[in-house]
Amino acid sequence: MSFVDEITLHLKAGDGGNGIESWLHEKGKEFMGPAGGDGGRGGDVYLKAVRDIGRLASYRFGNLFVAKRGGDGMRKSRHGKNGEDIELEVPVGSVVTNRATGRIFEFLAEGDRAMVLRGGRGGLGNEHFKSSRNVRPTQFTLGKEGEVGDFDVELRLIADAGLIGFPNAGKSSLLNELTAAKAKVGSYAFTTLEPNLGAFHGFIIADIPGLIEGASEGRGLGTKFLRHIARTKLLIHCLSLEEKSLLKAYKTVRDELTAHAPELGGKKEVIVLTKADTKNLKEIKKAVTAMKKKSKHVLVVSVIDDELLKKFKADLVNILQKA
Ligand SMILES: Nc1nc2c(ncn2[C@@H]2O[C@H](COP(=O)(O)OP(=O)(O)OP(=O)(O)O)[C@@H](O)[C@H]2O)c(=O)[nH]1
Ligand SMILES: [Mg+2]
Repeated sequence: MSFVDEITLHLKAGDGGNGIESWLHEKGKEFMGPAGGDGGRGGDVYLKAVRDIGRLASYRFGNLFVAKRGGDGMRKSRHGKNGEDIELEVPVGSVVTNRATGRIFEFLAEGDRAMVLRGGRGGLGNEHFKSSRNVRPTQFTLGKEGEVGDFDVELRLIADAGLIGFPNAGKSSLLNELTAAKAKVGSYAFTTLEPNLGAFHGFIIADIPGLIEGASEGRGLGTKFLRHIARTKLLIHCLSLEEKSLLKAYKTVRDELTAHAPELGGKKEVIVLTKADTKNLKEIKKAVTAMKKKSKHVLVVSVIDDELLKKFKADLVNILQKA
């Protein structure tokens, strides 16, 4: 499933129930007094933040949600039932704007909750209008309509780390190994067309389409996805050991990155040499030594080598915790 980071929700709070006109009767006595109950309140609409970055995708096909209407007032002065509220979940990091009013709600921490639409008040029954001057009131009022609104939800995920590198470097494969993400993996360039995200020991990792030479001028998929890693603390630079020249491949990606956004150049970076299973130990050691000149963190991984993978994960958690 593709990642959804923008959606519009059409929401409506419940209408208030109507007040009614009714009279108390007792055997043998007529019109003992007004006894029409008030209508119940319509349900409110709440949004609540949950730690589930995929949550917006579930609203793709049905995004009209209506809270319950309040019950009408009843005889014998009984109050109508209040309509039930509804609560919709949005991922932590969601910024929600009420299109009509411009009011903005931010959901920054798990459990943050806000009422975004208020239910209509219930109408008044005729009993409510009883007074010394008006002992037989026939008035009653209808319930008020619940508020309605369209809300633009934008997920501004603050990824902790971003995977960068050439197409085919093994970025998505790595994301799938580290997290529960099911990013598409393919033996061709530009398998990834949209960002994928996953959580690794609580850290959010973003996998973005590969960068190629000229990306900052719009080649390939360009650099528009770099905004997803603009606020990360760590770049995970994947470099396939199959590359003929690791240093050249590394430099190309770095140049594109800094051409697009110089501030990305200053971020902490870990170099990950991928596809270690395609090389022998001597070649790997040589590659590590060469890349140590570029970053003090150089890790080696292969998604088909359990032992390497285990060590890699432990080292990466360590680096993330210190980032
Ligand atoms: N031998 C070997 N192949 C790997 C390894 N990791 C990934 N691959 C293969 O490399 C190819 C590219 O993997 P992806 O994970 O799609 O690479 P990517 O960097 O996400 O590529 P783009 O999305 O196109 O930028 C696939 O055919 C993978 O099966 C590895 O550790 N060893
Ligand atoms: Mg990919």
